[in-house]
Amino acid sequence: MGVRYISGGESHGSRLVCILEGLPAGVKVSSDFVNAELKRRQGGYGRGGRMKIESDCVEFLSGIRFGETLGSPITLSVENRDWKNWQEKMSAEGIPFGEKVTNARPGHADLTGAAKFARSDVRDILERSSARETAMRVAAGALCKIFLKNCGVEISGEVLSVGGATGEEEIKNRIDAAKSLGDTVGGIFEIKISGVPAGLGSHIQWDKKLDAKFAAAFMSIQAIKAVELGDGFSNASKLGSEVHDEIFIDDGKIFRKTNRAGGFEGGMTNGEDLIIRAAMKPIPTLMKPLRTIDIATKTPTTASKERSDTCAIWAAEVVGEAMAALVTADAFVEKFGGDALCDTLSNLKNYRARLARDFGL
Ligand code: EPS
Repeated sequence: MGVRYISGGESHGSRLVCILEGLPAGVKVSSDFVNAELKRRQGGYGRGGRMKIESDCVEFLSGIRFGETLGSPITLSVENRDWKNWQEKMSAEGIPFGEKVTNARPGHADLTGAAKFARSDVRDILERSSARETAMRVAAGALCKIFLKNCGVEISGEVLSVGGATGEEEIKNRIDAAKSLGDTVGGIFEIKISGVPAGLGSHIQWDKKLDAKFAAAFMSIQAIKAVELGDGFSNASKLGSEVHDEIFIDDGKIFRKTNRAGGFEGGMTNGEDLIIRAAMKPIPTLMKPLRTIDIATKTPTTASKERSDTCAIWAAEVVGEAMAALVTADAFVEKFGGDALCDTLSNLKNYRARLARDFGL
């Protein structure tokens, strides 16, 4: 692996941290950009009360000196402002404080997590399965985005639909209606990655296929239940001749008129924009709780009513951009090297020049 990311932190613990390893030395980074990305993740229509408490702000703890990466592991931290309300309940030491959560929410990690990890308090599971963790993905992804900008890569995204609605008014109405019913809604977002050369990833082994890495990364985002590359799903009901992007050449330059493959062929990038869509299920924390069981008494009950979001699709879209940045940065470092940015960039330049010279790509 070229670029690695690992995080720690509970939703109502004191802070979230992560280590991002593998970015080359010499990337000029700023906390302003990271904080702007963190702010984007906190926004969107349908967010709950927690986002009024938090104001996510990054602290660089290692791997960066005088505004430049050192090539060493970058440690990032984001404080949980809500911690002040949870210090006793989430204390690392001392005796248990507060009531246990014993009713497991359907659709959440609660029941299986408690069983698997032998916990009698579902909070021991929900604190880590919470999407609060995605703040660190966005912080780390922001640094990857800065690195990729140096390589000529841009990542953007948009929300395509919410609860089946598409227009702005319709979307707002759908969220308002769900909220008034104590319910939640999911949605679909799309990420576009531009400026990626052909030939990242590989057709040789399953674990080298870059489309598979993107699918895994997006599927790992909390509440994401389906991932589509290009027109993956609709292509399945068409003829081959209607699906595959024909190849043309003009003045020695190869191009395509369509991008139904979403920029992936044979597990490799083909030089077109990478298009990835992800479907988010409605968040499982409902104010109108579903039927479940109490893990302590083994009797029927209703799910716990935790404060939560009605819809977090805009946050998920920003997290999608971050995951796209992590996977793309990893692929760049693997192919072009990741010690010093100047070497990465000159390797990239040589490669691009060869593709253009010998293949018109
Ligand atoms: C979440 C529940 C809510 C969300 C949270 C994810 O938090 P709380 O229980 O504190 O109200 O706001 O998302 C975040 C904190 C975040 O930063 O995105 C859950 O149960 O997954």
